[in-house]
Amino acid sequence: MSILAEKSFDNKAVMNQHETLFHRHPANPILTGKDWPYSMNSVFNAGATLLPDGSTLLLCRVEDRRGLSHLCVARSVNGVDGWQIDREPTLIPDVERYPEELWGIEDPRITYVPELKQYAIAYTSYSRGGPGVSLALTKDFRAYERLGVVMSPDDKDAALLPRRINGLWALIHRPMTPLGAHVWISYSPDLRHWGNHKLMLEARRGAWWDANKIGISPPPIETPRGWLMIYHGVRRTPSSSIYRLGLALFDLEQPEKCLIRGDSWMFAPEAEYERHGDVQDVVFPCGYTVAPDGDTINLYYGAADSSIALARGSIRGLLAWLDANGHSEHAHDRRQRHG
Ligand code: BMA
Repeated sequence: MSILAEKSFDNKAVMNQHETLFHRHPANPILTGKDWPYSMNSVFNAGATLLPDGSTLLLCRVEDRRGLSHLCVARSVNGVDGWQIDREPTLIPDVERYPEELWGIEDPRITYVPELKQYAIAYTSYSRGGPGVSLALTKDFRAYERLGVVMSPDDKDAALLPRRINGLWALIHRPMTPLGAHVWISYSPDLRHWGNHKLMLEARRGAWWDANKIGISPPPIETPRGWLMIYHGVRRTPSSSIYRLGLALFDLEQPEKCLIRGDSWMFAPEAEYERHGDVQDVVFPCGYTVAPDGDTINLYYGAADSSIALARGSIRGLLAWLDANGHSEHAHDRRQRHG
């Protein structure tokens, strides 16, 4: 055996490793259907935010025993346990006034908007025509003002940016188009009328982990270097699909411009509660909170469409990983690499 071969053999254990960016909380899953004060099927895909008193609020997607979803608030002082769950569903489909909510409301993403002094919730309204994107505003997660459908079906995985970009509100979303399931961004002067649609991040093709279908997961994280996006990629396999998470960074003032995109996924179903459930092999975060240190990120994710789990990471760590594991997304390089 040559010295080189011997060396690589010795290093095999070290070399066959990848960096762990998000550490699962030992109490996972932190919320399951057993915690619920009323009859339901499952709880997953929760939006998240910190309240002014420092406590954590989760807006959970609850699937009832008909298969239709509504939203329910859970509050906790430490964001891990001691959850106070609303005794009744918090936000239920209002089919009379919003017929697009006929088959339920799903996957809320919460953005606090300082200019409005309100939280904006982008959620999926499941209509006869398929899933669309709806917006609602709230000050307290008790009373809600619905703005109705803002992106018609088939569209989902939406999140509002917390401030205007060049005078316009910006919504990230994932329309299904003949071109595929890619992430787009659209702009609006008033949160109701949307246009100036721009392709933001394309699903890759072929054998890639994020081939054909991607979508934003929680709302983007504003960092001094750009909007940091955690997105999900769906790998279709002969027997099912695997939902994994990747990272990309976008220009602060021109958010459709991708600066760096990670090559590999950085979080994937591994734990039993992520691998098995109503839908196997799914990790699906819709929200995060940032600790007072400004760096620690608590990622709340749906696990196998059956429970809510928590994983902790560092924003600086995510950016460093992107620098080491990413590439720029210029059109030419993209075609060369992604096919
Ligand atoms: C996606 C969304 C999510 C769900 C995931 C896995 O398309 O509908 O709500 O968690 O599929 O089933």
